Amino acid sequence: MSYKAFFVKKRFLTLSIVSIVVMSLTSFTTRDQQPIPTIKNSLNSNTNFEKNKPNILFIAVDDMNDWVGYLNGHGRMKIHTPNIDRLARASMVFTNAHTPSPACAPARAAILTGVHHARSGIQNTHWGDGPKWRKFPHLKNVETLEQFFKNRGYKTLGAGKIYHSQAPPWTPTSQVEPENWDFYYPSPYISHPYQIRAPDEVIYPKEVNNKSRPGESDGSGKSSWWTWGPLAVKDQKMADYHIVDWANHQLKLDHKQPFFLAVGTWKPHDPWEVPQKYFDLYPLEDIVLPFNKENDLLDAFDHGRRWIHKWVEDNKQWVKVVQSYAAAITFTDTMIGRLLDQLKESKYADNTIIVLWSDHGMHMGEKENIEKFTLWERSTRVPLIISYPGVIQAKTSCDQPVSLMDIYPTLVELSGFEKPAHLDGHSLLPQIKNPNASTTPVISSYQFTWTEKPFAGHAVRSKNYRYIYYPDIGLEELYDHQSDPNEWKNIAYKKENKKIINSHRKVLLEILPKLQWKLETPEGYKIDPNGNISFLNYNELLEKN
Ligand SMILES: [Ca+2]
Repeated sequence: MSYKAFFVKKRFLTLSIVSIVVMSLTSFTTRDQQPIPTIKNSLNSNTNFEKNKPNILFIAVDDMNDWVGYLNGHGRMKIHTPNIDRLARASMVFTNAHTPSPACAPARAAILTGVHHARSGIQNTHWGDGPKWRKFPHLKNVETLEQFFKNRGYKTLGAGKIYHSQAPPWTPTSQVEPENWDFYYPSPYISHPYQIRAPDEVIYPKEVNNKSRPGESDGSGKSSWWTWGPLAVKDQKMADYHIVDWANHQLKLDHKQPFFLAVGTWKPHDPWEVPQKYFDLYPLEDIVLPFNKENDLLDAFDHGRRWIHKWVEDNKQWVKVVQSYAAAITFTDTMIGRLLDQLKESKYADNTIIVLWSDHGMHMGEKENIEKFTLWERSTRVPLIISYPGVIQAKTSCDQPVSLMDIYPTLVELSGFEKPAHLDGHSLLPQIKNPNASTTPVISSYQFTWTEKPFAGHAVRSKNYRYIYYPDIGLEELYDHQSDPNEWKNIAYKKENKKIINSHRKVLLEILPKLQWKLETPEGYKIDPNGNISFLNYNELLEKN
């Protein structure tokens, strides 16, 4: 087919699809039965069709958990996110959204390629020590999200952390494909030249044992990443400030094509170092620590990270970690606010879909863990917000479990295109039409590498339950979120839950058809007649790590 013939066919096809979307959007009603406005002008002009496509502002936030104001994930302490909260009010928020993976690299590769890493094997890349995602056979020829829009006439603009960074130390080489972007800031090969750090006396105080500090590897007593504390600089010195500056500049330009503008913030990922004024919002005496139930892991998986939390406790840093993470969240919120302000001022305000997401959640001491890398709610639950003025009803909330894998198909359908066949996610248009429409349970997978032989785990989050399976040790976990939102009591081995277990196993089999379950008690555990599971030698384990 010639290019011209392809173009004509493509336009016809997309027009038909937009008609279907618009018709369906026109007919739905919200919970209070207010009709939803249609996509404006989309069908008015054949000659101007591509111009009437919505722009997309794709905001990727790094490591921001559900502590944001509108989700209130740390309910006993106020976290200041006024800008994300105002976007939430103008949007549909997904309060039960989860990442496909509790680590940056596999999550981002899965979200952007549309292929779940449980299928593609991408979990190896989690700290950049594996191959680039494109080298996995399932991903070799796959059309990524930004490629999808570029191939259909969009201008693709990227900045900051979208894939898992553009250069060492996080990845051996750039995870960004330069050819997919019309422009990438600061470069597809440079993460950011100006990631400012606090002085040593702030981040390596004498009163802590820096020699045993997590992340310290060369005997210097310094960690390249695991630090926190205030910076005596203005916002303008921060990498994320520059990223938003560049994005805001793009929003001031006169674009001839619709744009896909991806803006990825580096914070609130550690180092939790942001300007002093954000720390001032969270005085140490006002910090409320999250719940960490004693012996919480007795009936669960040993994530191998308790030594990290122990270091934080032994060195009296827990309150400071929570303070610094909260400060980093509010700093990020301020940067996002600048972006939202500029969009509002621009001529693109009414014809731009905004999607804001964070790549995974964050433990702040719960289950004896700081950071992510687990398959529990703390690691998988994330903010997910979608706005589209005139199409998505403001102030709506969907409480069904949804995945960040759903972003790709949702953006494709909201823009009036046909979904590519390779996508593992599901379009959220049914939920946009009716927030109570049920969804498919969400799968989060991760490869744990702290043992000699790395092994995988898979979690299923349904409306009321979290089920986790670690095939290599045969361990299962089940938590009832209606009675146990903190996931403190593993009820997987209770006879009365057999049906629930089976229905969640089936969800995993859809993406991992070869998965098998062993009949014997998981190695290293015992199960009593009432179906209570526990470690055989928990005290020894406590001493080990
Ligand atoms: Ca991350």
